Amino acid sequence: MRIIATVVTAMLLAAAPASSDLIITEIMQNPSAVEDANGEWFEIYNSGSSPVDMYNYYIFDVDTDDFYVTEHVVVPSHGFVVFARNANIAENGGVEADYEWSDFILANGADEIYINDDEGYLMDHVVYDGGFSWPDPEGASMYYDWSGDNNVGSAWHEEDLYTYGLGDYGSPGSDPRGPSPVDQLTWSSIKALYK
Ligand SMILES: [Ca+2]
Ligand SMILES: [Ca+2]
Ligand SMILES: [Ca+2]
Ligand SMILES: [Ca+2]
Repeated sequence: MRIIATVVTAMLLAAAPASSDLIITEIMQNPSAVEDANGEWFEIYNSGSSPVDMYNYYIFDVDTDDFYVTEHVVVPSHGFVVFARNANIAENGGVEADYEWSDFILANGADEIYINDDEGYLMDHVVYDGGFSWPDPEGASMYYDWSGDNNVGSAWHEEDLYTYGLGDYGSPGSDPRGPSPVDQLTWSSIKALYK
């Protein structure tokens, strides 16, 4: 019985999705101020009350792009981190990045960002479509407006107000429209409303 109970418990644990406080909130897939190879980035927000250390988190798409986070990238409670293709602020268009990835490209058309934690649980994902129901920006990021599921294109908009660095539109590492409603509502509860 002990063994069976252990197996059942293990299965339940495996089946139960870990609740996640991390939200992909902004994506720059098509910068203009610098080449895409230098200027792509995305932003993650932590809606929880505890910091999240993304060490050994796995970020991937449905094709061949993927990387492990090999440093202690800590997302503060109600704070942001920025992942960039090139973290050198003198080369990436002026983005203050927290981590530089390798072997990961943000296509200007359709693409995906999946984030697994260090145990393989899916923390968040977005699948954008290059303009059918998602924005298709150039020289601007697209940002999540905090309404409902962040994997729905209508909740994303081309940034046309705030600029950074060399002049592309975006707000890497901050939410100039804040404070976000997510500060009062956990991401888990929002996702539960919309699923
Ligand atoms: Ca691109
Ligand atoms: Ca470009
Ligand atoms: Ca990709
Ligand atoms: Ca932002």
